[in-house]
Amino acid sequence: MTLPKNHPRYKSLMAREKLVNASDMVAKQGLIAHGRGEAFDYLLGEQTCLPALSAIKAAASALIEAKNPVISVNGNVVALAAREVVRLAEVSGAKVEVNLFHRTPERVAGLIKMMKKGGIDALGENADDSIPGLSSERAKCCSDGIGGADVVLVPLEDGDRCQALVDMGKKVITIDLNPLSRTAQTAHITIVDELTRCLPLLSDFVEEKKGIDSFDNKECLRDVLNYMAERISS
Ligand code: PTJ
Repeated sequence: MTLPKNHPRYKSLMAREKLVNASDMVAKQGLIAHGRGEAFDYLLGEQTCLPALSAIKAAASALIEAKNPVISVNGNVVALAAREVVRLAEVSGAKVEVNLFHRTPERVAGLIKMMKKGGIDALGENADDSIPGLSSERAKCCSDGIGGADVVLVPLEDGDRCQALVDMGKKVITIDLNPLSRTAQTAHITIVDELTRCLPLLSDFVEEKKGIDSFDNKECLRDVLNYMAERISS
């Protein structure tokens, strides 16, 4: 379908279109996840708020200092932001690994192919390692990827794995529009912002080496919730 560029919700409609066009690679549940994200983005005014900007700078610092950073991608992330992920991987030296909750060999191979079109060889197919304490398929990972990483970026996570990665001693960065989610509350650095909006900013800060070291995730989440509350009450 051709979307009229002057439609007031063009960007939002285009994102939905991307997910629907990749519907053999995006889990159906991913469409529900996207809708929840959209609702929270309305509360943010569909813009990067100041607390999110601090989290992005803290994430930049963690990626700059990391020895083995890995960006974990799922169906939604590849469909929406393959290009943005490739740029972040390039500027940060991070590996990319396809790691799925609704894992099938077809989806893993298809998503790796989509990342390849974007210009990067993603890991994920030869999952020779596992994340302890996880009973979902998402436990399957690669020893030269998530298994051996010191810093992991897990955008659009669904909660179980974030805690498991923290328990493994890894530094976990997440991108999640819902500041109340288990993932948002568990990660070391939570960027409460829309994926395609914050990734370019994150790449810029990494490239320009403009990170910040002093960051308190709980305080940041409180500031985001206050920001949303103020927007609603005004
Ligand atoms: O591809 P798979 O099989 O690994 O499955 C992935 C999904 C997305 C289905 C799975 O991880 C899942 O169910 O996620 P949840 O529990 O719905 O959590 C996703 C979180 O991402 C929610 O808190 C949403 O608010 C948030 N979210 C959705 N879209 C965006 C987003 N955050 C940032 N940017 C978005 N575009």
